[in-house]
Amino acid sequence: MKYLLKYGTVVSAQKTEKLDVLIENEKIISIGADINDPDAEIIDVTGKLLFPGFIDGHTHFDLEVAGTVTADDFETGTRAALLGGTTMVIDYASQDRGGHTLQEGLDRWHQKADGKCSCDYSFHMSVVEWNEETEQEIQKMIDQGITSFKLYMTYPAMIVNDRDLYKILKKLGECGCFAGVHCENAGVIDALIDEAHKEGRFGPENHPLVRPDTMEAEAVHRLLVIAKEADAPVMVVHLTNRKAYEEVISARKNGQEVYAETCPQYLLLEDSVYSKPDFQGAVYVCAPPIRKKEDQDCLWKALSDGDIQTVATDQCSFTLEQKALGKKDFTKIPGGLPGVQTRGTLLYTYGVETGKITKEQMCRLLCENPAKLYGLYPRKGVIREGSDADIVVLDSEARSVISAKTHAYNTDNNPFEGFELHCGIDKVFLRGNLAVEDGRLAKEKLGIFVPREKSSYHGE
Ligand code: DUC
Ligand code: ZN
Repeated sequence: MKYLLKYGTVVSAQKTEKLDVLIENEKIISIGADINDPDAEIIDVTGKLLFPGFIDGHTHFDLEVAGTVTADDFETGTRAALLGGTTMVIDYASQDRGGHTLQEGLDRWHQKADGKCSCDYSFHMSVVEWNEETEQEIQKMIDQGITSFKLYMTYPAMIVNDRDLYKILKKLGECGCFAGVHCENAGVIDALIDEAHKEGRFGPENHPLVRPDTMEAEAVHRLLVIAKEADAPVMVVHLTNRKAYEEVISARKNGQEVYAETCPQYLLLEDSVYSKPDFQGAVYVCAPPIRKKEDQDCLWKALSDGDIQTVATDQCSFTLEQKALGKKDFTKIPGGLPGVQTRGTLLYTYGVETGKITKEQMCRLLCENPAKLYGLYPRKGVIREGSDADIVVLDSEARSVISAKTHAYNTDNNPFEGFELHCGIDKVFLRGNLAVEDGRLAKEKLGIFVPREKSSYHGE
C-alpha cells in the first residue's frame, strides 16, 4: 500500500516544517514540499502535526509483582500504546534468581510477546544474578539484538549488591552497552518500613515517607561513583526529584556519561495523592514514589535544558482488586501505574501547550533520543527517507478527558483520571500500515520484535 500524507506539518528534533510524506510498504520513501504520486492514496493531514512514532523505553507488561501479575499483558498493553501514538515499546525481560540464565529470561519474554503485539517491541535484559556464565551471556544477548540492560538497587528478588553492580557495569561498558538502573537505597527503606509498622502506620499515605527523595539521591550518587570507577556509561531510570537530579548533573560535570529518564507521573502528580480517602492512594503506589511540586518544576526545567534525555512511562498496571492486596499494609500494594496510552498527549498538553518545552524537544524526548539511546536510529525516531514509516498524526484541536471508563488498559483505575487533553492521536502508521484511524484501532497485532544495534547517542 502506498500512502501520500499531504499538507501536514512534520516535526523533528531540530525543526517543524510543512512537508508531504510518501510511504510505501514499510518505509518512508520521500519527503518534500509538494509531492504528487498518482499511485498513492492521498491522506489529507491539513493542520495536523506529524511526529515520528513515539518510543517508550520503559514498560512492564505481563510481569509478576508482589504475588500477582500486571493487569496489562503484551496484547492489551501494546494496543493502548499504539492508540496513544507509541509505535515501539522496550519492555524489561528478566533473569530469574536461582542459577537461571539470561537466555531463559529472554526466551520467556519472547513467548509472552510473540504474536500478541500491536506495536513493535524489543526488550532490555534485567540482570539479577552475576557469575561467569552470566558474564559470557552478555555478548550472546547483544548478538540477539538486546543491547541495553537493567539493574535494580532495591527489591529483594532483583537487587544487585555494590560488588556485582561494579562488575556488571564494567562488563557492559567494555561491550559498548549500558544499563538503566533503578536507584533507591534498599536498606534504609526497609528500616523506615520497620519504623512505620512499629508505629502502627499501615496506610498508603506512608508509601512516600518510607521511600524518601534522599534515599533515591543516595542511590544515584552511589551508582554514579561506582560507574565512574568502572569507567562505564549509565542511565538513571525514572528520575523523580531535584536531589537525585543534582547528583546526575554533578557527575556529568565530572566528565561522566550519564543519561536520565523521567515519567509523566513525576512531572504531573504530587505526593498528596497518597492521602486520598478510601484507599484511593493505592492507585498511585509506584517506586520511586510521586514527589513534590518543586521536584516537578525541577524535572520540567531539566527537560527544557536537555538534561533529561527521555520521558518513558514505567507502565505497570494493576486493578483496584489487585491494589487491595495491600489494604492492611501499604508495603503489600503492587507497585506500578498505567501510562503507556497517554504519555504523548500529556506531554503535548502540559509541556508543549504550556510552553514548558517545544514541539521539537517533545520529538527529541519521545522519538529521537530513545531511538538513538537504544540503537534504533535512524530506522526509527525520525521521519526521513528510508526510515520505518512509523508516523503519529497528532490533532492539536482535539479535546478529551482521561478516564478509566474510556481508556484502553485492562484496568479500572487511571492515575491521570480527570486530566484534560488538548490534543488527540488521530492516526498512527506502523511500518506503513494505517493502524489507528480517527483515534480508533484499525489494525492490531502487527507488531514485530525489532533487534537493536548498540546506542548511537552522542548528546544533542
Ligand atoms: N516501579 C514500579 O512501581 N513498578 C514496577 C517496577 C518499578 O520500578
Ligand atoms: Zn520499571
